[in-house]
Amino acid sequence: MWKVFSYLKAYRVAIGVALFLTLTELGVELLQPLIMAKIIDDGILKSDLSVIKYWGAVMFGLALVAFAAGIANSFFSAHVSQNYGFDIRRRVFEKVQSFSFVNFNKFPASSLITRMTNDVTQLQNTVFMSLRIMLRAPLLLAGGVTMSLIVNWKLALVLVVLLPILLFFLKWVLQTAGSMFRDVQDRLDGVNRVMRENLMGMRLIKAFLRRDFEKNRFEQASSELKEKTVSSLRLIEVSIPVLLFVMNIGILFILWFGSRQVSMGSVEVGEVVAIVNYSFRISSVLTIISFIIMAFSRAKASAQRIGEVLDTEIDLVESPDTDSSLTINKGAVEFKNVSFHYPESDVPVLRNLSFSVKPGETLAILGSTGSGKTSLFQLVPRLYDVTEGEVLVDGKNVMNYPIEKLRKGIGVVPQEAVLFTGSITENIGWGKEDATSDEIISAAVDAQIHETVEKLPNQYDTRVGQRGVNLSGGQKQRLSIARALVRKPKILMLDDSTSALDLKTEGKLLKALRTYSCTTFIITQKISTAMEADHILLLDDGAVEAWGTHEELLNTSPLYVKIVQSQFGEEDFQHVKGFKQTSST
Ligand code: TTP
Ligand code: MG
Repeated sequence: MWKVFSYLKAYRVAIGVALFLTLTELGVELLQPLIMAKIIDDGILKSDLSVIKYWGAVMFGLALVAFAAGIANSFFSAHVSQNYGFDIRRRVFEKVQSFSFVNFNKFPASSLITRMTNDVTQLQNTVFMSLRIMLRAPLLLAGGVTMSLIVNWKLALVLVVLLPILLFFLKWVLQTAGSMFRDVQDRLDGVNRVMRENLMGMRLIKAFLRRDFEKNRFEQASSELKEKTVSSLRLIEVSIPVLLFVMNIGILFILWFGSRQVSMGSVEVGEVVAIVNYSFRISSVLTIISFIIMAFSRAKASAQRIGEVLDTEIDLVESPDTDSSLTINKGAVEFKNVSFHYPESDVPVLRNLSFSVKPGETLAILGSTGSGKTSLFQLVPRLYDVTEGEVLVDGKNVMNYPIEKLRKGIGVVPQEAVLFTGSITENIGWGKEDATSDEIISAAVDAQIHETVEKLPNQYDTRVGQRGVNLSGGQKQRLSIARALVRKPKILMLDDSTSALDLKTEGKLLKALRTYSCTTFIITQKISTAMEADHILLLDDGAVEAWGTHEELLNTSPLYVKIVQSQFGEEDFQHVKGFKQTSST
C-alpha cells in the first residue's frame, strides 16, 4: 500500500510548494484572532481609532495574501493529484498488460476496471484534499492550541484536556472506516461485474427474456453497495456531531470560567474572545478532519487494492537461459512428451503429446469439444508453459526465445474473434505496427474479406462498432485472420477460425494460405478442411488418438472413420475415401 503512495515522490517540488502555500494560509488564519484581540483590547475598549485602522489594514493585507496563496495552492494541488493519478493508472495498465493468464484469473476484469478508475480517483481526491487542507488541519489544531496557550494558558487548558480524547476517538474512526471502505470498493466491483456482463450479453438477455432476472441481479449488487456505503458514511457522520458536542461544552466552560476570571480582573475580555475564536476554529477543523479521515480511509482501501495489482508477481517470465538473438526463422514445430494442466487445477488437459511439423506444412487438429485443442495452441506462443516435456520451435525450446521475438513470429487467430473499436484498416493493421496499406489490403484479399470490405459504405475506413457488432460472425473471423496474416507469421495458428465460413470461401482461404511460407496449425471440426492438411492430429481427451494423413487415418483410426462417416453419410463417405485415394495416387 505504501508503495502506491510512494509514487508521489516524483512530485516533491510541487508538493513542497503546495505545502508552503498551505502554511502561508495557515499563518494568516492563526494571526487573525490575535489581531482581533488587539483591536478589541487596545482599540475598541480604549476607543483608539488609529489602532483599529492600523490593525484593520494589516488584517486586510493578510487576507489578500491568504487569498492568493489559496488560489496558487489549488493550482499546485490539482497538478500533483492529476499527474499522480495518471501515473498510477499507467503503471497499473502496464502491469496488467504484463499479466500471464494465471495472473489474470486472480482478478476479475470488472475488478481491474474499478481499480484503474474509481480506486485511482479516490487516491487522486485524497491527494488533492491533503495538499489543500490535510496539513493545514493538524497544524491549525496544534497552532490553535499553542496560540491559545500563549494568549492565556489557564483558559487554554480546557482545550489541552479535550483534544487528545477527541483525537483518540478519531483514530478509532479511521481504523474502523478503513476496513469498511475496503468492503465498499469490493461491492463496487460487484456492481461493475453485473453491469459488464449485462452490457456484453444484452442480445442474449433480450432473446431469453431474462430482463427481470438481470434487473434483480443488478439491484441486489447495487443495494449491497448502497448499504455498505451508507453504514461506512454513517460512522463518519455520527462522529462529527459527537465531536462538535464535546467541543461546544468545552467552549461553554471557557466562557463561564473566562467571565469569572474577567470579573476578578485576571483576564482581559479580548483574551476570552480570542480563545473562544480559536476554539470555534478548532471545532471546524475537527469537522474537516472527520472528512479527511473519510477520504483517507477510502484512499487506504483503494491504495491496498491498487497495490495488490502492482505487487502481483508475474509467473510467466523470460527464462534465465533465454538467448536474446533467437528468432523464428523457418517455423518448424515439435511437441516432445508434452503434458499440461492449468496452474489453477490438477486435471490433466494434455497428456504426453509428441509430434512434429516441418516448416511450411499444415497440421489439422481435430478432437471433440474440450479435448484440449485450444490449450495445445496456447503452449506455442507461451501463453501458458508446459507442465512436462518440451515445445520446440526450429529445434529450440520455446522457453529459450525472448517472449517478444517468439510471439512476433506467430500469427494467432483465436477461437472467438476479438475486434477493437476503430476502422477496418486499424483492426487489420493492429497485427503489424508498421503495416502499409498494400500489406493490409493483400492480407484482406487472402483472408477472403476484401470483397466484403469493398462493399461497405466507407470500405477500409468503415468503423467496426463496439466489439464488432456491425459485422457478421464470419466477417469478424475473416478480419481476425487478416490481422494474423498481415504479420507474415512463420507459424499461423487458426483456432476453429473458419467455422463460420461456407465451404467455397473456406476453400479459397486455404488455397491463399498455401502461398504463405508459414507452418499452419488449423483447429477444425470439418473433415473437408482436415483432408487438405499434410498431417492430421486427432486428439481425444488430451492424448493423441491418431496421427497421419487423411488416407492413413482412414485406415488406422476407427474414431476418425466415425467422424468422417458422421459428416458425409455412408454414400459420400465412400466417395470421399475414393476421391482422396485416387487423387493422391
Ligand atoms: P480446451 O483446450 O479449450 O478444449 P478445446 O479447444 O478442444 O474445446 P472446443 O472444441 O470446445 O474449443 O479445453 C480443454 C480443457 O481445459 C477443458 O476441460 C477446459 C479446460 N480449460 C481451462 O481450465 N482453462 C482454460 O483457459 C481453457 C482454454 C480450458
Ligand atoms: Mg477450443
